[in-house]
Amino acid sequence: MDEITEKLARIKDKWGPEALLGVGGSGHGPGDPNLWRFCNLWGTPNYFHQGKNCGEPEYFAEWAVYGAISEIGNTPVPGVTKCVIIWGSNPPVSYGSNWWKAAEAARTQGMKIITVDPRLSESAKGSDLWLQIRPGTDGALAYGMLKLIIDEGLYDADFVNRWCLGFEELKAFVAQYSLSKVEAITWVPAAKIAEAARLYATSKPADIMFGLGTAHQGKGTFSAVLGKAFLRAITGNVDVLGGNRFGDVPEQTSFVEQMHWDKIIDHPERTRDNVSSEVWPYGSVKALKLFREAMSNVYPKGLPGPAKYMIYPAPSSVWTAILDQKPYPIRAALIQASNTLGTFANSKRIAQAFTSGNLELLVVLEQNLTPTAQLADYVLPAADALETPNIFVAVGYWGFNDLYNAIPRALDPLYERRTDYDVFRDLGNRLGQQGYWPDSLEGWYDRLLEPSSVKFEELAARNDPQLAPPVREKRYLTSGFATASGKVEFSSSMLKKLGYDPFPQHEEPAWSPVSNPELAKEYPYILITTGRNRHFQGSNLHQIAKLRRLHPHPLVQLHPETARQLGIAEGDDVYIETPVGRVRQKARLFKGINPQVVHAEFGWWYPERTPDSSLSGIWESNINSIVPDGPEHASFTGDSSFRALLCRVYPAKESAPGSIAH
Ligand SMILES: Nc1nc2c(c(=O)[nH]1)N[C@H]1C(S)=C(S)[C@@H](COP(=O)(O)OP(=O)(O)OC[C@H]3O[C@@H](n4cnc5c(=O)[nH]c(N)nc54)[C@H](O)[C@@H]3O)O[C@H]1N2
Ligand SMILES: Nc1nc2c(c(=O)[nH]1)N[C@H]1C(S)=C(S)[C@@H](COP(=O)(O)OP(=O)(O)OC[C@H]3O[C@@H](n4cnc5c(=O)[nH]c(N)nc54)[C@H](O)[C@@H]3O)O[C@H]1N2
Ligand SMILES: [Mo]
Repeated sequence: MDEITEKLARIKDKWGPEALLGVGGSGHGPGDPNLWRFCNLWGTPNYFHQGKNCGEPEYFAEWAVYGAISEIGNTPVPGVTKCVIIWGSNPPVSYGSNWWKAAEAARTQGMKIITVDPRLSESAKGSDLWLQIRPGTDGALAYGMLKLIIDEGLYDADFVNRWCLGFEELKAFVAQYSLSKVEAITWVPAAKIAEAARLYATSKPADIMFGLGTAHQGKGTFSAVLGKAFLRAITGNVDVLGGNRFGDVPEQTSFVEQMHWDKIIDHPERTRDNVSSEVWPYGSVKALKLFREAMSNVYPKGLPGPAKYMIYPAPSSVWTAILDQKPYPIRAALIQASNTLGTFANSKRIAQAFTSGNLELLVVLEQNLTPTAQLADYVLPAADALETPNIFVAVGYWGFNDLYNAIPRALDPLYERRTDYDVFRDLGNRLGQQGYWPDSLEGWYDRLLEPSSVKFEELAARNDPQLAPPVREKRYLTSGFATASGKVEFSSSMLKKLGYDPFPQHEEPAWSPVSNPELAKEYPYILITTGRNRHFQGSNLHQIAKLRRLHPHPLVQLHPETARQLGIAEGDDVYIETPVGRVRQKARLFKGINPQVVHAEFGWWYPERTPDSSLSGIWESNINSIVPDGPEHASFTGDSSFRALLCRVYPAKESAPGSIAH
């Protein structure tokens, strides 16, 4: 810790606070929010966590149009929800069994399910209507549905008149998206589009789900996520129970204050915005400030959890800031709970950055010696969930809701392991952040819980150790929407202020058969990466032998006809290749996929070979090593395109890697 402290202090002196990069994981525990606190107090706007790959564009669209984010994973409410569009998501696999049980219960009471997915996913199989879309064209589909709903007068005119601005502009804009045009773009038959639009608009309340499928489309993303937001609003389904109810703002805790986002706005040592703010202003300190002002009607204490997204730089710019030291140098990185090489795009470039001489310090806090950890100067072994007292559940860590469970630690950390909190506390206390870091994590929880006047230990000792918010809806009736006008803004003032077109046309992803037919001659298949599987979480859990026996190899789904043409049989090893490189996975023949679409798993490495010179086989099957990055492939927020790419596929000669040693 002394060495790390000394190096960090030196780097700050010489290069400024912005030369530190923070990378966090996906809400595994209190480590995430404490990394943000550390970075905000330190003065660097160069941090992100997995939210950057995890649907950020969809949140931004919702913030821009109606100033709030729909409840994550909004479970259908039996007897209330009348229709759900599962759009770019697959809840039977991604959200655990309770979601689908609730959906089944709601169905017996008349709820209809529509799924928009290029694959006959588990969701699509269980749906009343399946729209098999061409990857990367969801924006055109949404606009076509909007046009039909407006033309046929199926929108909620009362809500639109009273609560929405810019309806006439929206109407004029979507007029270009006739069903025949949309059919040609999306490959979804016009009759099905019309059926879906009518069913959605006339069944109330109805919910359009958040989904990674619509957020991972590069250039296709902007229109897709805005189109979904427009549909929710025009039908009056925003902040309605059973529809798109908004997530709860943390009120039972001082979460908002404890994250110290205000500190990064006014930090005395910070002289620069993040490294991608010029290219992607949506995702900069400037944006955070604008949103804070515009939303103060609803969030007087400051922005809730999702505020962090406003600061996130684009990952591709961060790697450039290390490799080329432009627009300014990043010299040190603190990584917590992220196997960055497995889960971010173009991972060979990330490995180059992490091993570059420009990076003076790489610290990784991990529970496993991941390929990313193997590149570190210092690996700090992190305590696991049993060794860490806990207060939030899942998305609570990201400040998306106001539900808190208190769980005491079951045992003290074994061996040299320490909680992430203890590491940030010790760094913070050595680096001028005294007063912000109570001695124990429980002590920090006590601070968080001050608004509820309960101590952590007391809450954890209860039979039902949770603070659950009352179910609220339609909060706009008292406070208005959290936008500059207090209304739903179809023509978003925030987008305009940040230099974006509030009505973006459907744009083809950079590598699509339409935008790049030359490339498509060489790489004839559309590549989508993940649909999750039941056995792993991101690039984690592959080390657990029991799970690996259930799912020993990475699988790529191909249509049987495509496989036949390529001379590939079920279970064969195949190469998937893009202009960036190739990886090997095992063929899984699947009739439910369009013959032109290929679906690969992500997150693969071979922990049983740890550590070895191949970084535990991270380059063999890890699809992200062939996913491109950079401005051409990024969405309007600088996020990466993990779907809607181009590839070719062919049989691999050698046998597959990844036999399980244990
Ligand atoms: N078991 C398990 N559960 C998990 C996770 C895990 O790793 N394992 N990860 C968790 C995390 S971090 C997240 S963010 C959630 C994500 O959960 P989801 O939002 O459900 O995301 P995915 O399962 O990745 O993808 C959903 C669907 O998008 C489809 N899709 C691909 N391209 C397109 C497209 O262009 N348009 C449309 N409309 N659909 C497309 C895919 O075929 C897939 O069926 O799951 C969480 N749950
Ligand atoms: N191609 C492609 N790439 C994707 C996606 C996709 O759909 N397609 N999805 C993206 C999405 S939505 C997400 S959320 C990410 C998932 O990306 P990550 O969040 O990076 O995913 P995990 O694989 O869960 O890895 C987290 C790491 O944290 C470690 N860990 C777990 N708990 C703790 C803890 O308490 N403390 C510390 N210090 N370490 C801990 C684990 O050992 C593991 O190595 O992947 C993204 N990447
Ligand atoms: Mo995620």
